[in-house]
Amino acid sequence: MSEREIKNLEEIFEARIARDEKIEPKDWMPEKYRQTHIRQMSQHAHSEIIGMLPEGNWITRAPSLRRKAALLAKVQDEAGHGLYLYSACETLGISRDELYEQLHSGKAKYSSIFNYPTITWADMGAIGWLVDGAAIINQVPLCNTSYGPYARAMVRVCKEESFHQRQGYEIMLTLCRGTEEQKAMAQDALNRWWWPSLMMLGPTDDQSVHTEQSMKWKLKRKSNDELRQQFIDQTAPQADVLGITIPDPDLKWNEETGHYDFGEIDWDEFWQVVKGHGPCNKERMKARVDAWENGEWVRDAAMAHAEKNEKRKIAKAS
Ligand code: FAQ
Repeated sequence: MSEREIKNLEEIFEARIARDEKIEPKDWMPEKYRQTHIRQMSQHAHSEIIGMLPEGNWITRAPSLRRKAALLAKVQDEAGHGLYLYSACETLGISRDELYEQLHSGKAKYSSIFNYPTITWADMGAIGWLVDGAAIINQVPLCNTSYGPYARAMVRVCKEESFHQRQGYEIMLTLCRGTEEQKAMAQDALNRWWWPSLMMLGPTDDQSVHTEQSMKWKLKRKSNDELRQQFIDQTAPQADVLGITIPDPDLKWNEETGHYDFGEIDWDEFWQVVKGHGPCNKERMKARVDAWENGEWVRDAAMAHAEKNEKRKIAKAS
């Protein structure tokens, strides 16, 4: 294709983005648009898959049958979100095996938040309330993102995230209305999950390398800092209802700005976790790689079964 033809296609593409049209898999798109979508969508898919591990830790120890059923359903939803997002990613011409290879080799990132340990039952409440709460704030604008398969996936994902957030908040509410020990457990979980939840929304706008281009392509509809502020504004009053304290002495309502002011985030901690040095990075990757390797015989058996069926069908037809 000549340079002029490519320029023409780029102009048509940019005009479609400006008109808020959805870009579909078979449409022409700039290579960088394709690559940046594979990067973000696969990081998102990997996060859902790795994100099952911290909660999986509590399925066998949930305090009642009702709690166990709800947690199991939530973790299953996360598997579904991951697979849904991998499928959306595949529409951009990358295979599932390549995506898995990127995760298992450590080449692809997944969300920093899933590298923290879940040491008490209250962590199930805090994850639902805070982590899913932040995920919803990040993902609702993505329902409107420019790439069709991603936008459509997000509509369904957000509906399920909403249930996840409520089940988490309800666990927190129950603990906070319980005994002194239960309330202390809820406070301890908030203390440990608050700052990592703020970090989860990504580096500050001035440190975010992808935001500018992703906003132009309408992949991202809001910046990391905008989403973080929205999360804090929404969550601070919910902590008041619970009667527990957000571990930030600088958190204060600001009449003038109409937002909460908040304290300094420890970005060194964030980058350490992103680079693989968080409390559970090694454990999470090992669990994921072991699951993949131990499942090899199941994949082989499924393939052999499918091939046998295919041969049977051909033999019957002839
Ligand atoms: N962790 O330039 P930016 C969930 C990386 S799903 C690790 O700002 P961007 C459901 C970033 O990749 C949670 N790395 O990047 C659930 C880039 O590195 P790269 C996941 C991070 O893409 C709940 C570099 O830093 N959600 O929670 C993180 O414009 C409960 C520079 O950053 C999504 O993935 C991080 N937190 O903005 C499951 C949503 N932040 O790739 C179980 C979709 C940044 O150049 C239980 N993704 N980095 O090597 C997004 O919205 C964006 O990708 C952001 C980052 C906002 C995460």
